[in-house]
Amino acid sequence: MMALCRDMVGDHPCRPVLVASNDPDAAGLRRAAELGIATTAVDHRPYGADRAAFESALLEPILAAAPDILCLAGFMRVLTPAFVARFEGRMLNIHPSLLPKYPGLRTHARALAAGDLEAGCSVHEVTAVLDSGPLLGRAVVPVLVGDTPEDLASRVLAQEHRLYPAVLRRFGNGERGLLRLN
Ligand code: NHR
Repeated sequence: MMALCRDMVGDHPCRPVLVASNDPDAAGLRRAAELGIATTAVDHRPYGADRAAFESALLEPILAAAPDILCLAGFMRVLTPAFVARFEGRMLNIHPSLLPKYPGLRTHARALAAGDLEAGCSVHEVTAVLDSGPLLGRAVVPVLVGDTPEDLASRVLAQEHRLYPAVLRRFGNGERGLLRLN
């Protein structure tokens, strides 16, 4: 999860103020630290089924960083309505399917099992309903004969790395229309 402030420095409308993860071993924490970005890790596991307690621990450093925007990327803990409400309209997620197809998990295996000829990724606003908030961007890739879920995942991931920064730049400038890449 990356927290950003809207603050035009150079040519970008946002700057990162915190990278947070529920996984203390996440590669993104090391990457962020190398770039001089503040990081925090709040392991969800000690909290068991108590999502509210996990989220209040996570919220503390986020509120201290006072971000305008939160971006989920590979953030795998479903967020409660109370957490979402604090950031509604300013929290984004990137999801590895062409939403509204395949919300939730195992998206590539599901696309292959359905015989889809196209797959891709979607950036959407995070709402209380999983993977269902307003769409902000999507990128399409072909499904090729013989693709495994891993093949498809890596083809889609390359597009995730194009799509998310492009959507974020627009979002930071206040643009809410759907960006289509292919
Ligand atoms: N929270 C809300 N309220 N709304 C969304 O749209 C969210 C969200 C939290 C995460 C990312 C999403 C994805 O793009 C996301 C969107 C995790 C799960 C899940 O079932 C589902 C969707 C997403 C992320 N998580 C399990 C849980 O119990 C744990 C699964 C695991 O650890 O493998 O939280 O994929």
